[in-house]
This record gives sequence, structure tokens and C-alpha cells, in this order.
Amino acid sequence: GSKPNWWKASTCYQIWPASYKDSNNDGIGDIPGIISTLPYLKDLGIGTIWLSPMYDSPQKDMGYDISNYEAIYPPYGTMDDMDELIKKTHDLGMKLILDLVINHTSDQHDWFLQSRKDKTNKYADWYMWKDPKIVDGQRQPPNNWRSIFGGSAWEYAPERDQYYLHLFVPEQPDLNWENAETRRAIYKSAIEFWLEKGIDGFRVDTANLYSKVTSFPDAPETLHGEAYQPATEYYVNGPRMHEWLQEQREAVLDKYGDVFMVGELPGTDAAEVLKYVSAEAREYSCVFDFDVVMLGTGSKKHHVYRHALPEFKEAIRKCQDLLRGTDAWITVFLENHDQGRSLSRFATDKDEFREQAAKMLAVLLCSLTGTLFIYQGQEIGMFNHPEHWGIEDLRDIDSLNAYHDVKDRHEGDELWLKKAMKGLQAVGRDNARLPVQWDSTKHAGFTGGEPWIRVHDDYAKTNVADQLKNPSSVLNFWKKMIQLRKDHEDLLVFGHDFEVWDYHDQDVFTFTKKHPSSGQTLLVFCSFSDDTQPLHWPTKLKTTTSQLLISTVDHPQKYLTPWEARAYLIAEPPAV
Ligand code: TEU
Ligand code: CA
Repeated sequence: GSKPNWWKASTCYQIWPASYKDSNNDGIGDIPGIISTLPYLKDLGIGTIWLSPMYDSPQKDMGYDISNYEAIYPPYGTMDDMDELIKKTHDLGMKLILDLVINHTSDQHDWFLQSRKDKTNKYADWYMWKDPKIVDGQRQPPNNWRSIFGGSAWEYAPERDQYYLHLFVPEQPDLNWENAETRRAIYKSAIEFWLEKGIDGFRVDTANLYSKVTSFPDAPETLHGEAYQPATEYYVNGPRMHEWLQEQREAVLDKYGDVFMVGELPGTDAAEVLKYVSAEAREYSCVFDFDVVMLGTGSKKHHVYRHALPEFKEAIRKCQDLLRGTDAWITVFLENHDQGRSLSRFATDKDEFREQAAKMLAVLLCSLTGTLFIYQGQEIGMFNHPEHWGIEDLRDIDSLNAYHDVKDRHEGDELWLKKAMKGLQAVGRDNARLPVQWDSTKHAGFTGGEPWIRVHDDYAKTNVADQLKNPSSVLNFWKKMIQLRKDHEDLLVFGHDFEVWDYHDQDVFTFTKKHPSSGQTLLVFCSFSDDTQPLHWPTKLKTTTSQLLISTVDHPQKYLTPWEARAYLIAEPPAV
């Protein structure tokens, strides 16, 4: 049909339940806390809420280790709370999507508890079991694959005298998608159970890792001298991915209408992305492409470096260009629960420029084509934790493993530990998982109890309550930008022919894109500089009439002040 998909122009907001809002003062955010803020999200202009895992879980990886798809983690609330959240979200005219984590379960999921018992039970083949490799009479993992969170990707289970595969922590065994019965059980429990309750779709976790190269060859040595090696070529976009996603679409999703499926697609280049998201394939509605958020990262956290602005422009162009001549759809995002804060990583968190920079990033994001995702706290300009925080302030298993990996390999050497902490301060996942700063009272109004993770030192200066009162706050600017995106939907959400005009410029990012039908052009300037910068007005647009659409400053000049952004509407089609 010609009716556009509802999820294309909907602004999405990601909630990380543990750190969002605590309603009963046990120090942990919860579903009633979320419900209490729905009017706030509605008022901000949010159309869709993505709720990170709230399923029952031993919380080895903050709920990405699910022990029961059909139950709620008790500290987050009850199934009644969840039903109420679904209803109230819909009553306010918003949509709700959940996290779909089906590459692996928790080792405490009943399927795995059964599976590990012996080699003959009903669930014996539901996970990826392999015999040990015997080297010099010693038991070894079946191959040298490295877990994404460090160490071997295999864990020994004496009950079966076998190893099972875990791409993440040992408590996250990988499901065996090769088994059709397992796939059917996954669809039923993880997907249909929730679609029956009326949710509107899923953000699909590790959406391209289900299919492994089942001969399980050793990976080549890329981490010099280490026992376990990155093996992504054997499990990212594996041989049967597309077959299974099409099965999932036909057997399950098509029964429920326009279900929004946004896949997380790490380690995948543009050509490969298209196989998942072309409107013909319909495997996913769109995906999170990692070109931008992976900038400056390496295989270890402390390999992080500050990218140059041209690399950032190029990564954004690459994503926007997925639309060129295709029927695909894309997402726009700079933050999620796995990333450092965007202000710190891509702009600046210096005191004097932070507000301007946060508004500039809002202009940038709201000007890009695709479904826009913002992450809790981004709307008030939260930024990374201070450099003086120590390892005892961090909670994330990925961060703790990264730290101990450095500590073990360098025998506790102080300089190495400093380096490890520096990496985590820049890209550690806890940065995004600090409590939302609701007001300037104790613990930032997140909880009346003791928060499960340290509150950012800055909460008295950066919080929702103060920003709601201040018309020129970052929060009110975001609200204005989200509204502008709606008012100019054709151009801002659906515009095409993205073009960068100052590719080599290290200080300013200038781009244009075109309205799908009217001939209008959007021209955007974003400063990434602590200094005043000249405007680079594209020559071919010089003779046309322009109208200022939005600016981050009250009185825009002929030049850009530090971290300023503005957008113009160019009325006529530029003469070629
Ligand atoms: O992340 C998948 C992923 O590829 C991660 O390894 C990511 O690169 C990493 O978090 C960076 O440190 C998803 C979830 O988003 C993440 O939170 C989970 O921990 C992971 O899957 C396992 O479910
Ligand atoms: Ca609570």
C-alpha cells in the first residue's frame, strides 16, 4: 500500500530501566517509575519508547541474559505493571517496543538448565555444544574463539563433558538456531507472547549473530600472543541468517501488521546491511549501523582515540547514502546503553561550551534522514563521568572484564591501569547507565534510597526540573527540534541526496539534502570548534533565496560562534 510505515517519522526514546526512575526507593529504576514520566516523554515529542530488557534475569549483563521471556525482573515490577505501561503508552498515542534478545539466553533459563544435564534430553541440542579438543592429553576448548567480552567463547560443563558456546559472558549461552524446534520455541516465547500483548515491535539485539560457521574453525591470530582470538568472520552475518529472518517474518511477524523491527547490526558494511533492510527483503524495518559510534574504537577499550571531524562526516554520509537508489530505510542515533555519551565522544563536554554543543548535536541529528533514536538523558545533555572516578564506581561486566584483562596482562602496573581507566572513561558502557538527573535534590531525584550506581557529579547543574523551567535550556531546544522535524517532515525525515560540502574542514560540518518533491534544499552548518568559524556557503546555492529555519543562538551572525549550528531552507532548486 501507499500508507507510509508509522515508524519512519516517529521519534524514539530509549529507556534503560535500572537507571531511569525509581518509584519505591530501593535504588533501582522500575516500571512504575517509567509510567510516572510518560507525560514528560509525550510533551518532549516522543512517538515511540524502546524499553531495554525488563525480563526476568540474573543480571549478569543487565538483563541481556534472560531467564524467562514471559516474566518481569521483580525489582522492575510485575506483569500487571507491564500491562499498564503498554496501555498508558498507547493511551497517550505513543508506541512501545521491547528488546528482543534471542541470540542467547541466561544460563538460568529453564531451556539451558535442562540442556546441560545430559546429551539425550529434549533440550540437549538447543544450545551450541561441542566436544573438547584434547591437546597433549589436556582438555581444551573446541577452538580459539574469543568472547566479545574477553576470554574463551567456550565454557566447560562437566555434566556433559562438553563445552558450550557463549559469544558474550559464560552466563549467556548461545542458542542453537540450527534446530527448527528451538527456533519455533523462541518465536513463540520471546516474540508472539509480547505481540499478543499489543506491543508495537522490537529492537533486536545482536540481530546478525544467530548463524555460526558450524565447522567452527580456529580464528587467525590478530591479537598478538593471546590465547583467544576475535572470530567475528565466523559468526557475524553467518550463512543462514537471511533464511531464518525470512522464516521469522512469514511464520510470526506477518500475522501482526506493521511490526517495527529495528536490528542491531554490529560489524556490517553497507552492501551487507541492504540484504536485511531493503523493503523487498523486509527482514528488519531498519537497523542500527555502527559506522558512526565505532569511530575511534579498537578491539580493546583503551585503544580508543579521538577521531578527526572528516571521519565523522564520512561515517554519517555512508549511512545516509544507504538510501541512494535503494528502497531501504535507516536510523539516526549517536547514543545507546553501550556507548559513551555523545557530547563527550563527538562534541565537547567542557563547561563553557557544553550547552551550545548539545544544541548543535540536536540540530545535526534532527536534520538527518531516518528514524531518530535518542537515549535517556541525551535530551538534557548528560555527559561522561569525570576522569577521577575509579574502577569501584563502575558496574558493567564489559568494563570490569576490560580492566581486569589489562591488570592481569600487565601485572597491576599503575600506568597500564591508568590507561585502562582512561579508555573506560571515554567509551565505557557505564557512562550511559548513570541515573537520569531529574532534579537537583539528593541522588538527582532518581531515587530516595541508595542508587545501585553512582550518580554523576554534575546533577545539580544538569537536570530535567531546572531545564523545564528555562526556556533556553538544552531540553527545551530538543523539544523545539523534535517539533521542527514534524513540521518539516518531508524534508527533515524523508529528504534525500545528502551531500557534504566541506569534507576536509576540521572545524565545521556543512551539508545539504533535498526535499523529495518540492525542490527545496536544507542547508545545515554545525561547528565543532572552540573558536569562531567562517561559514562555507556552497557556491551553487549562493544565488538562491534562503530562509533561516533554526539556529542554536539568538542572533546569528555572518560567522559561526563556537559549537553553533543553524539550518536554512533554500527555496528554489539550485541551478546546476
Ligand atoms: O550488544 C552487542 C554488541 O555487539 C556489543 O558487543 C557491543 O559491541 C558492546 O556492548 C560494546 O562494548 C548487545 C547489547 O546492546 C549489549 O548491551 C549486550 O551486552 C550484548 O548485546 C549481549 O546481549
Ligand atoms: Ca525501584
